[in-house]
Amino acid sequence: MKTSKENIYIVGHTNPDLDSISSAYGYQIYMQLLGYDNYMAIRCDDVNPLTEYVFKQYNIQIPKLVTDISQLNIVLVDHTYPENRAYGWQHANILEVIDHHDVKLEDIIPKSITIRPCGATSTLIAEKFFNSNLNIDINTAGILLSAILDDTLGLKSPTTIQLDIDMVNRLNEICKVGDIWEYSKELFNTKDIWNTLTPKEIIEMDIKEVDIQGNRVCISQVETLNNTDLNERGIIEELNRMNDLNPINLRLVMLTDLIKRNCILLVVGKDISLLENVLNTKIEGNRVFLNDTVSRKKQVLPLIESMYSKGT
Ligand SMILES: [Mn+2]
Repeated sequence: MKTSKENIYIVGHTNPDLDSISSAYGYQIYMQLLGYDNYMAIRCDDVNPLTEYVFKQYNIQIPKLVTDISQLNIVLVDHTYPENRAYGWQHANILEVIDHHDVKLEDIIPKSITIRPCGATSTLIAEKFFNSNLNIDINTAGILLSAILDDTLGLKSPTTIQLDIDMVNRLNEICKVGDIWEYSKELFNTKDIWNTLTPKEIIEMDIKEVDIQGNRVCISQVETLNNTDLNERGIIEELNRMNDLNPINLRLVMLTDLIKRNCILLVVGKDISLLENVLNTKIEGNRVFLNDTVSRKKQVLPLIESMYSKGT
């Protein structure tokens, strides 16, 4: 029989963003304040430059890398989809999930499930602290706040709800970053490294694979302060190369402009004509411009899902 003192590891998704790492760390601190010192945040993959920047700013060590979670007691944060889980999850003991995306749990039944459609998992972690009247230290407040601002694009993404805004304001009272939009732009600046990367690195920086009734789609999100000066040809060539090696239905790259709030969508794959149908427009040269589009989760993914449910 397992004792309650066995270690429990908190892990975000593969190819983690700041929210995956911050929410895991925040939940570790929360559980420790409640007296459970056997909870430990880990990561299953390399972190991105923004995560490195923010953890350094707040003097917190990035959670330890664990590339195989089999046989471990696990809390999943910031994801439930099997295709985003760490290697070895089939043989892990998944006790709990905390997430703000759609749920896909299939045959695992965790004892505790916290799912709310808000802007970030870090919002849900911050809410746990405040609801329990626990004090959040300045540094933990700083990384949770930064993660919410990253996931919600400075509280401007369509995924943002009042709870995100409330949590950001309360966290800001603790870590005092000042003006939220100015601080968000400072965070975005750290991410604006795209011109220093190869097309392959750009595609792989923040890529999500989804499987919709057997249709496989990869969507990369590239958040920029100006999306007009990227090597679109190079990215399309690389997408074609990837799809020759590993053919799937669609490979998409969203070149999102955080300031102008639009998106240049690059696309390859056999289902381009289906996408043209749902967009009601022609996709010329593997490229289409989408106004008022910034969210993969709230805008582009639902479009792709509707595309396959219509079956046209
Ligand atoms: Mn998230």
